[in-house]
Amino acid sequence: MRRGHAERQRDCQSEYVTLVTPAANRERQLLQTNNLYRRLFRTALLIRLVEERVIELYPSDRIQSPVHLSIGQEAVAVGVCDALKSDDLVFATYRSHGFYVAKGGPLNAMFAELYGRLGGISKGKAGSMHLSAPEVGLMGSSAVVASTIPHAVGAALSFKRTGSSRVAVAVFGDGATEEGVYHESLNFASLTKVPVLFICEDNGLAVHSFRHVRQAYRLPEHAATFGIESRRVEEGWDMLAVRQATLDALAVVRTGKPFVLEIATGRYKEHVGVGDDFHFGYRSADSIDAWKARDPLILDRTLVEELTPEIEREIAAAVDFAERSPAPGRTELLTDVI
Ligand SMILES: Cc1ncc(C[n+]2csc(CCOP(=O)(O)OP(=O)(O)O)c2C)c(N)n1
Ligand SMILES: [Mg+2]
Repeated sequence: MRRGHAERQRDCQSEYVTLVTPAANRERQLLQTNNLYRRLFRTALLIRLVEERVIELYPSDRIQSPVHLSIGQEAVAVGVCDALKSDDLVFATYRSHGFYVAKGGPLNAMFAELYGRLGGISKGKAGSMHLSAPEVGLMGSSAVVASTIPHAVGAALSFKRTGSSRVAVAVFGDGATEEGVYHESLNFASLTKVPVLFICEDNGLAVHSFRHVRQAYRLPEHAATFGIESRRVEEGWDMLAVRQATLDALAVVRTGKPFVLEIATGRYKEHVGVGDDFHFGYRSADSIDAWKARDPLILDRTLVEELTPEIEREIAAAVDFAERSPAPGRTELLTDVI
């Protein structure tokens, strides 16, 4: 049954009230002094401030590429990547600024890539939708929905064959699970027993279409039909919860079994571009209020204020690098493309 605006509004308000009780405040203060939480928080804030800089720069047309922002989804990238070892490999999507940053991709080369400049990670040929940083394990990302899922399975197969202890991670959206290749990948991974972790970022949307009108299955039950263990995490705003769930899943994967981890999350901005999309009428602004009411990057003002100046300097240096990086000339047109 569809719930009305007033009902949803009440829910959001009561969730918010719960969060600002003295006990919740005390818990947040404790977390702020905790090194692990600070590390995760800093990376999440870096991702958000990077994307907010992208929003500011976009009208200038210096960013030569469509952008799919992950604002609201940062905790997934941060929690997952923090649980990985540095030589584990991630294969991601066009919405992967967060995974690039969380895996340790260099910021200078990221901004230069968005600018289409030679200093970019792919000399400006890849843009925002195809970010990669193989030296830190972000093997690739793609505009073609679900296309990197089998790449992760292939990498996992090579780890198994070479006796490596590394794991491969496939990151994809809820919409990607409707592609045939997702099902083929699960089947193959289950049959071959390879160390691959499937991470579904469930923001409930594929462009403007809600998951419940697209899918007649639930991911955990679906994974079970392939004999694959799975778990759904509802607290996708909580970096510590995502990290712990990933560590638990990795404990299974490192024994040579695939695992599906579905993480609920919230996309604040429009599907593609730097604006909001509430004027399209398919969702209202209050549909993300519940996420915002729990978002540590909104709630933890003390840490935000403490960490922002230093992060802003890092971002400014990366933007400056991109601005000074030369544009590729005609001689670059056919290099690195075959
Ligand atoms: C194979 C393929 N089909 C369709 C598209 C068009 N398309 C781009 S994004 C998208 C929605 C994907 O949704 P989801 O996987 O949930 O990722 P999200 O954008 O929510 O992160 C679609 C259908 C595409 N890029 N590739
Ligand atoms: Mg989605």
